[in-house]
Amino acid sequence: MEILVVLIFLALLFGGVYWYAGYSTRSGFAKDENQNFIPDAWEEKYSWFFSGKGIIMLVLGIAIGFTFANVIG
Ligand SMILES: [Ca+2]
Repeated sequence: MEILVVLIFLALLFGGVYWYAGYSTRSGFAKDENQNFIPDAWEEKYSWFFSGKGIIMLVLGIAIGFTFANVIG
């Protein structure tokens, strides 16, 4: 059960970070000179986190699905 809570928390956290990256760059209060909707300050250190967005959320989704199935079953 705890692992499910942790996985859902991580999914919400990551989703929130991705959303915030898009929101802060679109609204113009984070610097985004290369116009890829990732704040340039984050891009240097965390480019892997954004380039891996699809696979990270996919893995989290699958992990939540499996854990949820086990909790219910
Ligand atoms: Ca950028």
